[in-house]
Amino acid sequence: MQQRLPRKIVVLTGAGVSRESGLATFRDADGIWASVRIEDVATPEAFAANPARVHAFYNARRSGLLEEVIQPNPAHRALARLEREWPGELLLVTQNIDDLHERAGSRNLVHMHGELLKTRCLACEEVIEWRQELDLESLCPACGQRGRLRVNVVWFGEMPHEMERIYDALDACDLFVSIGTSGSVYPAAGFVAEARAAGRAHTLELNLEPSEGESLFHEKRYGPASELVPAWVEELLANRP
Ligand code: BV8
Repeated sequence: MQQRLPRKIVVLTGAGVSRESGLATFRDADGIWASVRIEDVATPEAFAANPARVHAFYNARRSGLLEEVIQPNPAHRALARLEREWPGELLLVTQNIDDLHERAGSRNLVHMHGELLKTRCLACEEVIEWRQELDLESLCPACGQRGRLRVNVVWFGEMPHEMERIYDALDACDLFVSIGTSGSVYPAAGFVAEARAAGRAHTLELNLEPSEGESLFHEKRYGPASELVPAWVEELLANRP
């Protein structure tokens, strides 16, 4: 375990943490990008060219997320437990657009790539909870315009959310933990270097396999998140001040 007992922790999660809940990852052999091209569904240009196709892609993922069978797994629950019981500061930053961290009980949480269960109106900029389908005729409940709603996720080429808050936490943290992410999408892939740059953070990777940024982690553990994360949380809480 880390050299010093940490006070400020930043945890970054990716699609791997939700895999055992039944949600597909992106870049694994059976991942989302194996059957759909990023340029067709996950850029502002794709939405401008073919909004119906982009709506259909996210409608399918939204209805999948809302299926009864999709529930938080032991990794989500362990991170919520850590937030409740850790006496220092903990910021959970997720690249995931699902709501499984919230359902498990996490509250100090940043959805840096947005949220599937919210829509944003391109006319009035209102962000609204949204659990039904979106289409070209969807009516904005805030301003009444039709056809101006888009899913509230961050596409390639768009600025991720709450970056200032994230970098402040990274610069101040003693421990940075990356869970279930391939480390291939920036700026999230650069967080480990940022946390180290301040000269203080111990860095830990918990993943099924070494990520692209593997060499930047002081400590690495490989296996399923549902096993690794509860074991790490248990260890940390057993040593709490
Ligand atoms: C930005 C939308 C400016 C939502 C997603 C060079 C050329 C061109 C562009 C760039 C470039 N360099 C950087 C860029 C910018 C670009 C980028 O990174 N491109 C990459 C491809 C090179 N980034 C952007 O455009 C971002 N915006 O940069 O703005 C800026 C400037 C200054 C400061 C800040 C910003 C915006 C990126 C937004 C991307 N949005 N999708 C959606 O539809 O979901 S990307 C998509 O990838 C998802 O959102 C996901 O969150 C993200 C990361 O993927 P992972 O979560 O890591 O998933 P992956 O499948 O890859 O890996 C899963 C891992 O889990 C694997 O390692 C696997 O082994 C492991 N695993 C599997 N099962 C388990 C497990 N681990 C544990 N247990 C298990 N059971």
